[in-house]
Amino acid sequence: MNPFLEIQPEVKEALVSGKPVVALESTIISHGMPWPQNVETALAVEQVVRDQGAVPATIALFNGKCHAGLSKEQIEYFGQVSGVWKVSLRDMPYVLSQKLYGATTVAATMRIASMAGIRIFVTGGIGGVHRGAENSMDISADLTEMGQTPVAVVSAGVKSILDIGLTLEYLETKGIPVVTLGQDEFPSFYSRKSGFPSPLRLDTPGEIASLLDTKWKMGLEGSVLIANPVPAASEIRSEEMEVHIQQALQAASANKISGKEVTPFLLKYIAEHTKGESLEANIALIKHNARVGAAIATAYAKI
Ligand code: PSU
Ligand code: MN
Repeated sequence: MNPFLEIQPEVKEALVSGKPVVALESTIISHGMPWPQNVETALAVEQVVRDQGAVPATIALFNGKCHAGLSKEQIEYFGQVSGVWKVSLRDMPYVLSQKLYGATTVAATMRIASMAGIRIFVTGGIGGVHRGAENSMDISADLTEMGQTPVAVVSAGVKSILDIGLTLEYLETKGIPVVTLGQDEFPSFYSRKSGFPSPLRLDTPGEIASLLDTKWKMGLEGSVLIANPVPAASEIRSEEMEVHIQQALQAASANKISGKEVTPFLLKYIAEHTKGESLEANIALIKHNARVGAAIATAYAKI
């Protein structure tokens, strides 16, 4: 057992007895949504997972450990306190050895989930290849991590703050199956459409669980990206989002935002300039992802 890993008793019990467990990230709580919706959503998502008969494990760093499974009070803390680190893979040794509070990105959450033996992870959107990456080289460590760590990621596709086409190319290079649930087109987070066909399509959680089992039994390393389109009632048309995204990108450039600050800056800008409409879509889609992720985890646990 890794000396830096602390698994909450309920999560440990579920893993030992073969019950479905769903990992959840904490960057979305500390850096992806404003308070109090961040805490309300994190707790609601855990409840959705429980209602489906699975056990949630929200992941974060504190007291020099990687924690798989947080209490309600700990989630509230991560949602309210400022100065929580955004922790991707490269930040883990620093935040652990300095005993700081760290909220984990998709990359760091996947690595800790894998250490704990959790195979299914639910989030909203992943990091990817940014627009202009041919100059900035801004490619999220989420993608390299997905190339090597065997944890499936349930998302609502890729946000169009990123270059969706280049992100799909990168996922192909890394050997990561990209499967959209129930439609032929790859979704773009706020919208059910992206203009890109999904590399793969499956129509049920059971078929997705079978694909995961096949990939990992084959000895293939790395993740599977599962794209679950936002419910139609909560969708925002991509033409409408594009205006805000262009403005957000211009503001990021004018403010010389770089490195790990880019994604949180763009998310915050868009949330503030869409008067909460984007936040509402974000909340709806992550709850929907939690329902689907728990169903996949349940089907996978049966195999
Ligand atoms: N995209 C979203 N919401 C988020 C993130 C991305 O729509 O909260 C967060 C996730 O934690 C993701 C991280 O792993 O941002 C990616 O950051 P970066 O681009 O710096 O790797
Ligand atoms: Mn980046």
